[in-house]
Amino acid sequence: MYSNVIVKTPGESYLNGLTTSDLGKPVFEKLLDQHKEYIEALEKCGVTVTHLPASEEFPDSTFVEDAAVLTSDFAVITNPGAESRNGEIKEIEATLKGFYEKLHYIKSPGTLDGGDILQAENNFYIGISERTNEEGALQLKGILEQQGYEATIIPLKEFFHLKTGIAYLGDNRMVVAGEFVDHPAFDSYEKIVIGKEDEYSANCIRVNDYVIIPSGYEETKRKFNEAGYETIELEMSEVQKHDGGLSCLSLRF
Ligand code: CIR
Repeated sequence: MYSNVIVKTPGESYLNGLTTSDLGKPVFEKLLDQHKEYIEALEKCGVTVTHLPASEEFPDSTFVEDAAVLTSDFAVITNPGAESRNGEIKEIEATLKGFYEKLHYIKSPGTLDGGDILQAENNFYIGISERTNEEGALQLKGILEQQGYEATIIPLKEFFHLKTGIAYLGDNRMVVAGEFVDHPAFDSYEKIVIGKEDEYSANCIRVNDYVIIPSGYEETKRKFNEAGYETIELEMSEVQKHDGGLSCLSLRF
């Protein structure tokens, strides 16, 4: 169960943020509407929302997930792998100090984005990606193991971030797409497999009694509903244009 989330309004500079997609330029007003609906959905899930104001100097800072890794009793401030995003951690660190007594830090030359980290009960999966390097992954693994968690490092082949293609729903159940469908690290889980054409919907979030999924993925919705989950669908077009998904827009704890 989560009781808190942190979100951050996108600024107009979002339009100049990082992206590898060819889906076109985001429409700012539409993005703001989508972000507002995201917050409303989280409220419906019963969490308290800490809402940070927009920062024009950090175009990608609405993707708060990348700046920290949270557990129930400590937080790890990351060291984001993209130069233009590195300064985002200052505000997140200050905010998390209001919730956590114990903070740990990923330090250079280690880099790590929160989007590469997935928690499934006592296990953490740490992706090595364009943003998270081996040194950053090993630092996080060390911190987690010292605190009694297990950590497995997963070098990525294709996905941008680990959580681009995987989500944990609880109940020993993983949502997997692409390179994770047959990945041995996830063999012990019951899997909901997402097909190639629905891959974007693998980035979904279980928040208390609901699973929030992007709208327009009927097959994914059907699979979740059949597995017994109640879903909330959200329009994510303007977020997707800048490589973001549902998990990236919040820190949940
Ligand atoms: C970036 O390139 O950093 C942003 N445009 C997208 C970050 C998405 N974050 C995530 O998947 N956790």
